[in-house]
Amino acid sequence: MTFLIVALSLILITIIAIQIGKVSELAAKIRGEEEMQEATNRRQSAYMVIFMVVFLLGCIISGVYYKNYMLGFGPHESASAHGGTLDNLFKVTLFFTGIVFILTQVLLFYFAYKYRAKKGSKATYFAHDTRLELIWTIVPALVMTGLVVSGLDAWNTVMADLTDEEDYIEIEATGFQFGWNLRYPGPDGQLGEKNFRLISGSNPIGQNWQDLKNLDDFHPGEIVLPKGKKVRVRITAQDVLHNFYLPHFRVKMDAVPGMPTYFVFTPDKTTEEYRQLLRDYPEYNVPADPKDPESKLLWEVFDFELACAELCGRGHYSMRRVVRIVEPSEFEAWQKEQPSYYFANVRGKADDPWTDRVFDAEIGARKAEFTANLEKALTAATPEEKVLPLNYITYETGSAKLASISKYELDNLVEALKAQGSLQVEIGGHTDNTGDSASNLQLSQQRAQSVADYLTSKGIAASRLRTKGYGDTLPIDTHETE
Ligand SMILES: [Cu+2]
Repeated sequence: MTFLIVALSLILITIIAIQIGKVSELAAKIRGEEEMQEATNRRQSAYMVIFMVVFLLGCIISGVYYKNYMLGFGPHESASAHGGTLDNLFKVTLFFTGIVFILTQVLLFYFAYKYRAKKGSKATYFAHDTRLELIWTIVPALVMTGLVVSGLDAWNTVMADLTDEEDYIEIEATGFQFGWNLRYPGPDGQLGEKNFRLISGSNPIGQNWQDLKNLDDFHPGEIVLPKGKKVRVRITAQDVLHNFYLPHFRVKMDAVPGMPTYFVFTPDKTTEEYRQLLRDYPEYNVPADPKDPESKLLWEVFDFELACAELCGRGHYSMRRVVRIVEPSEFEAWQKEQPSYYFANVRGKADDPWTDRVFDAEIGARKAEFTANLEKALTAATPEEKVLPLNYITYETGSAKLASISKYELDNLVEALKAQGSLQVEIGGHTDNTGDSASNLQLSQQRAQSVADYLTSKGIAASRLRTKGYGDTLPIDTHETE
């Protein structure tokens, strides 16, 4: 049915078109073909001029309307040291190409109007004009050279890598579908090695834990950077192409799997300073939540952002991260608070290669824990509560030989016993509950004795120490009872 209607309509339209054609043919014959042709030309060329005006006005109005986005004016001002250079390139390029664009468009349409076919008019013939050709070759060549050279200069400045002598922070962003894995160096200021073969559930970017530089690296949920310091971002991707885009800082770099890229920039406005800048614009003085007139104003909740600028799949839009620029002192405080990924997620687990080692940070923390437990045991009211757990004493498997890392905890104990000159203690040994109870009991006794031997070797009088094996009855770490 639909097909029939469409077919009939087409036939009808064809008939109408033919009829109109016939009518105009007759009219032309009546009025004279030439006159009609001239009227058509006049009309068409007038349309050309109207089109030009509308088209150019449209270009200029949209250019003015979007100038802030395109050229970084007003609330889109750059927030990085090199941003102004790039914005200026856009401005200068648009200035020259804009002049040429308007000039050529005006001439194109004006000539179409002026030189329309007229009765008796005849085209001028000239083979060439050397002077004209020289002008339209040399002038654009000079302008283009200027633009390209200044562009190259800006490119080389912006893309220059850092030398080792420079003071900078290096961070890393790994794009994946759909998010960013951010990595910061810890107090050592250096990112550790990584290898994609090491990627696992507990090691999202494949950090090599054998490399000590990795142990203090942390993975924050947002980018926080100090104002005024150079930042080098290592950019990479795990699956498809992504793009590391910080619009306010004029930073944009592809994140390519297997091909590390980087970008160096210096933020020169803090988030707070940028908010104050936005405060001057009426469009930022509206409630952030349009449905809630009581909500904070747009400038108050403004944040810089990291976006992915490569259409990388269905969840592409969700690759947004907040970027916070703060004063250097605030950055340092923030950096100190960030937990190392290794110590928070890997330490003591199956893939920790450092079980036979105690790190400096841990020595301090364990000592603090020991001191707190000692205080509790010394001030406890009942004998049952006067128990000081020694959490970090380990033995070689199935043996009473102290593992070398036990020495830190034991030295804490030596120090405590020396400070409490008259204190008598019972050292309780324990085992886990694998194996038979009789041999576990024996082992626990030997383990307690190992501790006592260590203490006497450090100058604690044997008369102050008593040892007891608890076997596997309380399968917890070694106990020391007052
Ligand atoms: Cu992406």
